Amino acid sequence: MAQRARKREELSNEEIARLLDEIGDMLDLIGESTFRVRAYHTAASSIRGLTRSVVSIYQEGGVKALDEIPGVGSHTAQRLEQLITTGHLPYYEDLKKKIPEQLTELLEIPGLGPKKAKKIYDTLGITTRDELVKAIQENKLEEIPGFGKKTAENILRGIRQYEKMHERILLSDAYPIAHEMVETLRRQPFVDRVDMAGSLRRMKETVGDIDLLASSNEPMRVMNFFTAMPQVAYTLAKGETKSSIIVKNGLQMDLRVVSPDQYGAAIQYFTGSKPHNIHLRDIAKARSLKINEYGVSDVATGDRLAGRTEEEVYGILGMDTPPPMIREDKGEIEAAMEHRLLHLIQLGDINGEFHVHTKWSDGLNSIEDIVEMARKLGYKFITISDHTERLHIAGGLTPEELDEQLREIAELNEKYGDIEILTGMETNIDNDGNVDFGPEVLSKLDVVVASIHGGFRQSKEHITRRMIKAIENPFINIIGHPTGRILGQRPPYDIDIEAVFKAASETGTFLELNAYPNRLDLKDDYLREARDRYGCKFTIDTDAHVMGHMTYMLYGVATAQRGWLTKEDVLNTYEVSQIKKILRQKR
Ligand code: DGT
Ligand code: CA
Ligand code: CA
Ligand code: ZN
Repeated sequence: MAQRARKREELSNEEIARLLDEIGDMLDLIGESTFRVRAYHTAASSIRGLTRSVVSIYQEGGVKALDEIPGVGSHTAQRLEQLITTGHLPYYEDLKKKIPEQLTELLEIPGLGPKKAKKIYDTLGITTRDELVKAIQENKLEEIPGFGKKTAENILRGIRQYEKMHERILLSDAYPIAHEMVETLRRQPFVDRVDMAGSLRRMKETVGDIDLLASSNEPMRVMNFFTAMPQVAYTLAKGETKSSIIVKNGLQMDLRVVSPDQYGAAIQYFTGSKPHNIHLRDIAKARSLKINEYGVSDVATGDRLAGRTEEEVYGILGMDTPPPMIREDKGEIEAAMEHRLLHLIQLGDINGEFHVHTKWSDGLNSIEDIVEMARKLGYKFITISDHTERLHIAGGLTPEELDEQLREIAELNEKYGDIEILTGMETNIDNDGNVDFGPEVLSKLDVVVASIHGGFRQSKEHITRRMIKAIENPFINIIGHPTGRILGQRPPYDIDIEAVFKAASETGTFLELNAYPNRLDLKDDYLREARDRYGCKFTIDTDAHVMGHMTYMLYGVATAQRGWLTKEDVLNTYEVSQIKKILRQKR
C-alpha cells in the first residue's frame, strides 16, 4: 500500500496499522528477534485504538507527538514520519523484497505463521491456498519434518476461517466510516433524511457491505456530493436512485436516494433482515395489504396507506416498531404485534466497566489515563483488571505488584471525587480450573474476572470441567470472553455452553459480553438463551489494552441489544454501591 505516493490525508490509522503488522510478520519471517517483531504489532494495536488520526497527531506535534503514542517507540515514530511526509516507506519496501513473492498468499492464512509458510513453500513449492488444501487432502503436508496430522488440520481450519473472514467485514471496520459519512450527509441542506441500512443498521457483528439510505427532492445533488466525498477512493456506479463507491479502506458502499414520502417504507425494506421482511409481507397479505420499498397499499383499492415513516409502516400492520438490532425474524414480529417488545439496554445506561488493562500488565496506558478516559465517557466507575502472574506473555502481576497497584488506585481514588476506581484482575483459568491466587489475595479485590487463555483444543468435557470449577470459585465474579472465539481467526472452543449458563446462574457468576470487536463473546443468540432459559446476568466489557479501545462499548451494547438484553440484565448499569454489594454476595 505504501508503494505509490499518496496524499497524506488519505492515510488512515487502519492502513498504518496494517502496514506495521505486515512489517512485524516479515521481520518474523526473516528471523528477527521476537522483541522487534512484537514492537511492530504492539504499535499497530495501539494505533487501531487511537481516537485521533495519526496523520493529524503528526501535523500538530511532529515526530515527538508520534513518539508519545503509547506503544510507539522513537524508531517507529521516525518511520511513521517518513511514511506520512513522503507516502513511501523504503524500509518496508526493502523488507518486502526479501520475502519471496510466492509466500504472500500463504501468509494471509490465520494461524499459519511465517516460518511454517516458508517451510511449506520450500519443501512442496506450494504458493496458493488451493494448492495447500489439495496437499493437505493428499496427506502430503504431514511428510514435512516437524509437521503432523494436527498441524495439517489446524492449517485447514485456518484456510476455512480465511475464506469466511473475507466474505464478511467486522462491524468495527465498517461502522466508523459509515457513521462519519452519514453525519456529513445529514448536515447538507439538500438532504432530507439519511441513515445506515442493511446489516450495518442492525449492528450485526460482521457485515457483507455498507448500505446507506437517504431521502431528498434533489437526488442528483445528493449523488454528486456523495461521490465527491473525501472518503471515496473511486466510484463504481452513479445514478439518480443508487450509487456505489469504494471507500478508502477498500469497502463497498451503496447509497440509495428516495423521495421523502417513501423514506419510511424504504428504510424499513433496506434495513431487513430478509427473513424479517418476508414474514412482514405475509402479515400484510393476510390483511389484504401490499408492502414493498415504496410503501404500504390496499390491494383492493390500490390506495397508498403508509410510507413516510417506519412507525407508520409498522403501525398500519398493527405493530410496534421493533429496534433494528432485533429484526431477524426470531420472535420480534410476534412481540411487536402483541405490544410486548422489551425496552432494550442503551449505551447511555452504561455506568462503567469491569475489564480494562493498563501498563501494569500488557496494556499501554497508565491507570490515570484509563480513569481520565472513563470520565470522558461519563462513567461513574471503572475497574482496573490486569493479568496475573502465570500469564507470563502478558506481563501478569505478582501478589507484591498487585499490592503496589492497589496503593496507586487508593491514591487515585482520593484524588478523583467524580468517579470510583474498582480494584480487580483478570486471572487465568488453568488446565485444572484453578486460578493464580487464593482467597488471601482475591479477597482484597472488588472484582475478579477469570478467563481461559489456552488449551483451546482440549475435549469438551475437559474445557467444561475447567470452566465450571472456576464458576464455582466463590471469589470469581465474572467469566471473561466465555467461548474464546476470535472472529475471522479462531472458532469458539468446544464447551457445554448450557452447563456453563446453568452453573453461572446458580452461583451468581456474571458472564461477560466482551465488546472487543473481533470477540463480541458471548454472542447475541447465546445472550438471549442464557437470560431466558437460565436467568443469567451479564457484564459488558471492552477488554481495552489501550484507552481508545474503551469506545468499543458501543459494539458491546449493540450486541446486547441483538441479544434482547435489558438494562436490568447488565451489571454495568447499576449504581456503584449496588454493584459492590452484588459482587460481595457470592463470597
Ligand atoms: P449483509 O450485507 O450480507 O451483511 O446483509 P444485509 O442484510 O445488509 O443484506 P443486503 O445488503 O443484501 O440487503 C439489504 C437489505 O435489503 C436486506 O437486509 C433486506 C433487503 N433485501 C435484500 N434483498 C431482499 C429480498 O430479496 N427480499 C426482501 N424482502 N428484502 C430484501
Ligand atoms: Ca448489506
Ligand atoms: Ca447491499
Ligand atoms: Zn483481558
